[in-house]
Amino acid sequence: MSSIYSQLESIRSKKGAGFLVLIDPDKKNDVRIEALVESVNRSGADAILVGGSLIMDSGFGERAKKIKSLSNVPVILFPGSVSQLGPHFDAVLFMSIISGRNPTYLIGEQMIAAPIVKDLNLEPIPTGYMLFNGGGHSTVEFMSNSRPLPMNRPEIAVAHGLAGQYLGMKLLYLEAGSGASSPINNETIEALAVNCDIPVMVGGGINDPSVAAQKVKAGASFVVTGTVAESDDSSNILSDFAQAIHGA
Ligand code: 1GP
Repeated sequence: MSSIYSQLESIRSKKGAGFLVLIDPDKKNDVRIEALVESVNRSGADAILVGGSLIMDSGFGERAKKIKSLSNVPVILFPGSVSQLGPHFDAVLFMSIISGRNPTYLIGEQMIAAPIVKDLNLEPIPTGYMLFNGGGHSTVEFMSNSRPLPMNRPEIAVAHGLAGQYLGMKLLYLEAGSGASSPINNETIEALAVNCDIPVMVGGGINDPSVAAQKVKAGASFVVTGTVAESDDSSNILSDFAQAIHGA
């Protein structure tokens, strides 16, 4: 079985770009989880990300297990904190918040997570996480106690992306936070895609398939949606996203 990272690479080269659906397990019962994963299974999405900035109860592990048991696609942890690590994932985005200057999220959490990742035999995908200012204050900004990058300064974004690449990261994750009023702009994505050799994943505030297609045309290799999947009947919209992203 090839690594999840090589599976993502192959999706990118075969389909042009990949579509990932973020499931935030916070406050979701079994019925809701089942409906969400079924929608993803039917949609043509390529993988599920599981994670959340703040989990308001103790059910994260059980819900992750449920998601993994139902999913037809790889389930990748997108951790809000080290406490979300567990055995029910195919890989983990092993992230460092390279847009910020808070050592806890640059290396501190990673140092605590590393022995657990090894013990779980979980595939780590080294990921440079870049938080942008999408208007308002995101939960990630508050939780990470780090300042987001300005959206209108692509050269600052490129310098961070290149630094991530030269530090050995395999992926750049750009976002303005879940539910951002402005998703990452096309100029920033294009600048990073042109200047960096590692794939760019973009999420946060992408609520329309045509916007997702624009992000791919700008250079995104992967698009992530979370909030749109939460609508009552998400299966149609997720299929529309899959088609838009794979056909862009
Ligand atoms: C957050 O990209 C994800 O990291 C999802 O964002 O909920 O806005 O789709 P949305």
